[in-house]
Amino acid sequence: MPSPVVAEVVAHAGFDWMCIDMQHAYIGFETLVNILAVVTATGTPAIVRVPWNEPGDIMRALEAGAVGVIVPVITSATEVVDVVRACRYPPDGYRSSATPTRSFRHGFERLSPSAANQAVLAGVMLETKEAYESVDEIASVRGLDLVFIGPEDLALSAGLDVSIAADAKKLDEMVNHIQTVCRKHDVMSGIFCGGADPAVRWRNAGFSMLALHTDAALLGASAREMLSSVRSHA
Ligand code: 3PY
Ligand code: MG
Repeated sequence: MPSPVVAEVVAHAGFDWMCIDMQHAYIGFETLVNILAVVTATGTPAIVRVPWNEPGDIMRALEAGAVGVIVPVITSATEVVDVVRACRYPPDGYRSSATPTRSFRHGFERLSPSAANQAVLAGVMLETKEAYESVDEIASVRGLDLVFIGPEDLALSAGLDVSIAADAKKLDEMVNHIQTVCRKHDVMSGIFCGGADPAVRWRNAGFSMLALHTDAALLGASAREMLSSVRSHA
């Protein structure tokens, strides 16, 4: 949600990392700057899902203090090369330098470009049929750190209806295949889980980065549960 206080509350829960979602959570850049300040203050690493594969958005998110980015709706390895280059200073990429920014503690920290390049996590979302068909090529892009699966878009793009058991099984097979390919190329794999049960299942399958749920979904579920509990005792 576009709220630094909500992000702060969630950050205090002790997650290993948090995704600040600029694609679907109505978060604009100025709100992002404030969210990153409070989340970082709790010691929780923040990764920003940028709205699209735009180098300017990627660089601004990193400058505002994100430890990495996840870029949605990738369709090819060529696009992934662009993502990696936008995350890295020359000679590895074309990230623009500005040391008096938050990523360098507003000029109080000196980090060599190569150390900064190593510190940044470059991630892409694998959530299109085209990307699935090029997963081997995508996972072998030099400098890519993370392939993050968006099961909802992947199912849509592949024409699968997960309320049908055979289609849900096919999606699981695709997800497992992506994870196997990532492991082969030594790239981290992650997935949006949408609940604790899928999170445990995907962790056991070897995924290293799990997005458990959204803040809005957690708030909605808890509101519904409390309301129905009180009403059931009426
Ligand atoms: C998807 O499932 O498509 C996602 O992007 C989850 O955040
Ligand atoms: Mg998606």
